[in-house]
Amino acid sequence: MTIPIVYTDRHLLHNPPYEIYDGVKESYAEKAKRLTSIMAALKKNGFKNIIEPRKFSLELITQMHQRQYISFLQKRSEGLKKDELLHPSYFITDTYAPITNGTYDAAVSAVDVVLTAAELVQGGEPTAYAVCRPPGHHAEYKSMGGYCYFNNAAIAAEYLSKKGSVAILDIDYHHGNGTQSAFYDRSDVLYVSIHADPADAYPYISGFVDEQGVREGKGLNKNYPLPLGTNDSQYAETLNKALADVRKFNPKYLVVSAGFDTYQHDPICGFRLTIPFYEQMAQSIAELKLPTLIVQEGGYNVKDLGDIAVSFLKGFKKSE
Ligand code: SP5
Ligand code: ZN
Repeated sequence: MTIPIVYTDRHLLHNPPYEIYDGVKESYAEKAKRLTSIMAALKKNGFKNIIEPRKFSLELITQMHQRQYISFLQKRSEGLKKDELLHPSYFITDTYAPITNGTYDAAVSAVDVVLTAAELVQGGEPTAYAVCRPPGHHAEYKSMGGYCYFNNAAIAAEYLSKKGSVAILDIDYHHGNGTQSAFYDRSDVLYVSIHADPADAYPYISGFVDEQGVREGKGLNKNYPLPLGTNDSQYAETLNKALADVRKFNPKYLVVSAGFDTYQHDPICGFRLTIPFYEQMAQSIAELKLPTLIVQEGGYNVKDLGDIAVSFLKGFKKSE
């Protein structure tokens, strides 16, 4: 038995030609080829348990996103011609999440992928990997941004939380502002994130240490900002603190928002993690011995992304 990997080609429907940075059009970093790289490397390395997602009710998306927001994305997306691109003026926080003709369908497919994997974990699978895009952790209740439209990890955590408490460990390079805000006042879902200091990196306005949750969620939001240039050993030290938070919370399920943009050769980010370190990181996470859903977030070095994913999954295999 190897770790089930949930994947569909439907993400290919979303492939915007450019993003706007400082008023200048640049090549879109969140490329469809990212997942091609991951799937090819997984198959080559013996991860053969690949599963197509099943369709879930759209009602599960409404648990985390406003209905008007969802229908805005659907209508605007379906109203575009094949090669048209829209930078919407509503429901948007930045210039990194344009809408194209296939964006809505691809975003729904990512939710199906993550919920299919969540269902496997809920059914007793120790670990499942949702290979999805577009990513999700920057998407808020009624806003898209940072390559994200629907918050896949938050929707899955909400789904799992009906059966018991959930910890979300977000190891993407960027702070998951969308996921933080989704559970900020909740006592049944812990959010812990390790990311580049928002003083230096996207999303700039959230991810600071003093954001700790409110009301019943007070103390259950933990941010660990790290400086640009962070290397393996510095990261490992912080990961241990984050894992201690998860242990203390003692959840029924773990959701890992797995961004691989912390890699030393990521084209748009500034940490220095090496490929073998991802295996070590995963081993430490696996030592929690929690039913674990791995959700793909960022990671933009298309060439090496597959090797990073393989290294990461190897760390989980050891605990089987
Ligand atoms: C899911 C995820 O990782 N989203 C990241 C969004 C980050 N967007 C900031 C992109 C800035 C990219 N362009 C910088 C090029 C400088 N020449
Ligand atoms: Zn990221």
